[in-house]
Amino acid sequence: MSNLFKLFEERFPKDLLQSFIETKDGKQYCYQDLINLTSSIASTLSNAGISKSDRIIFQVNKSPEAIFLYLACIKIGAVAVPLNYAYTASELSYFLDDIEPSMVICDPASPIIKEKLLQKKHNSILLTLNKHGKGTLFNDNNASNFVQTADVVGDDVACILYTSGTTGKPKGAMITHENLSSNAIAIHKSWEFNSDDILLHALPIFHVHGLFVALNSVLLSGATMIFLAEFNVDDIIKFLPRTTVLMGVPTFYTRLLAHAELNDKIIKNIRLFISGSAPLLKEVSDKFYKKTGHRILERYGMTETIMIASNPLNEERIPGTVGQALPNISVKITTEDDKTLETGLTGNIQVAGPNVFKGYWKNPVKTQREFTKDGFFKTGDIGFKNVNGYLTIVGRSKDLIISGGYNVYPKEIENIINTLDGINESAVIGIPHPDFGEGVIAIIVKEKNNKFDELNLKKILKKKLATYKVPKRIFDVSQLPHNIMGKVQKNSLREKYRHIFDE
Ligand code: MLC
Ligand code: AMP
Repeated sequence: MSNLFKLFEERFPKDLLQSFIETKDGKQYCYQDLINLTSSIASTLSNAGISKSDRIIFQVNKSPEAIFLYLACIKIGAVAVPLNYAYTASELSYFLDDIEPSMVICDPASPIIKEKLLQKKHNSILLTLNKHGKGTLFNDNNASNFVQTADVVGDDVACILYTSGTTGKPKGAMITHENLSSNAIAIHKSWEFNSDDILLHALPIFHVHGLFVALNSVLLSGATMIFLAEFNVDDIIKFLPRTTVLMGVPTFYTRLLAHAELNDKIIKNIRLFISGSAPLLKEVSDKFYKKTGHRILERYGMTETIMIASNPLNEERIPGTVGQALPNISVKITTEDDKTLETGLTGNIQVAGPNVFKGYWKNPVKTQREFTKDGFFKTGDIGFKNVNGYLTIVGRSKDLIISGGYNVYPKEIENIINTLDGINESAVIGIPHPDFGEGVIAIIVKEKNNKFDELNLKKILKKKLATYKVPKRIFDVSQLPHNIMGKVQKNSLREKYRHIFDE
């Protein structure tokens, strides 16, 4: 399969005046606007010398123009590298060094500009795009609305998305046009998206969920998105009456359930609630079903594989499971030495199919380590399948916390805490949190005579880490529990602190 944008073009609605995006304040963009604005940005990028395979970092707030920027990169065959706009200067420095982008497009308030992170070191072109969709990105008077979609092969990289790692260093997952196209077709079919659908989009657009799963479903069906710059439960309630599909992380549903105005009337047009990116508790699913009559459809994915499995649209959705493998995707459960286990037995989840990424950017060794000899990707998740192929995820072999759908790698935070003056050692763990599913906490051992000030420590960490990674609580202990190999026994810490966030 070729350029993902060609697939979108083939599926645009006949009537290009059909609405594509509506914003919170009522601004409308039809499919013709999408075509014109995407082409115009594509032309600006080309005029600036960007060509196929060049990497473009964008660290911008969520806006329709940010979507057109992403689509423009895809259209000309450049590699889009979206970054979380909450990243701090030190986090961004790492990404700039690693990607060596030809172009950077960011908000004027980004540390990339404020802290002059691009100075001298990088040869990148710098353009701006602010949260109102304005900036120097639109200053090219020669930008044209007629730009050919570039020829690419399926294996060409369309996007690099960063996902952190057990060493604490984020790694860039190279996602190809074929990965995206095949997965877009699979979910579009499975969830029966159509041109009458109105998707309520309140997810960030720098991750698989908001950028690929949501956008691809809409673009393959000529549907409409109500596009909210951020998640706010009152806004969700306000726009639900016009919505047919809501996609979100479990926190969306926990917050909706707690809202006094969630009732039958406001969801009368909804045909589908979808949840993913983190485990949806069976209790939440059941409560939601009781309250609304809708069984939330839970699905499973990850950055390296986009969507892997989904509960069915028309058959039984089993809460606590993430459903069956999507068409053309193989999921197996294996032992540590990659032997396939029988149905019902718990083991490592491995995945193969056209959805599986090409490898980690500049990291062939890590790439090789994460694939088996027969080409299956090791997800780092643990689970089992039932006789009908429904997959249940029971845990993770990777030391990863998922908080409100964001991945937090303890090692990254421990590495930072351990370098602070007066601290000997730390352990970062995730424990049950009523809103975020898991909440991040740190347990530290300070040097003798050093004073412990939780608030101050959090303040220091906020300067170095995006806020969702900053531990919600920090505890000071005289020593951490180690096993005979010297490894911190995190299970015993999780047990000890598991009720910290109890309501
Ligand atoms: C915000 N905060 C979080 C947080 N989100 N802390 C921990 N975990 C989170 N997820 C911080 C804020 O910075 C703030 O800190 C404080 O917590 C309260 O924030 P809030 O106002 O309650 O948060 P809000 O802005 O409402 O965001 C919550 C959220 C958001 C759930 C809407 O986190 C979100 O959009 N999550 C979705 C992430 C996502 O798209 N994941 C998909 C990954 S793709 P302070 O200190 O300022 O008070 C993937 C593959 C797949 O996983 O399968 O889909
Ligand atoms: P990310 O690297 O952000 O793409 O996160 C991927 C991880 O999110 C997976 O490896 C899973 O651990 C987790 N995940 C995604 N969807 C689900 C789900 N429905 N249930 C449980 N975990 C999930």
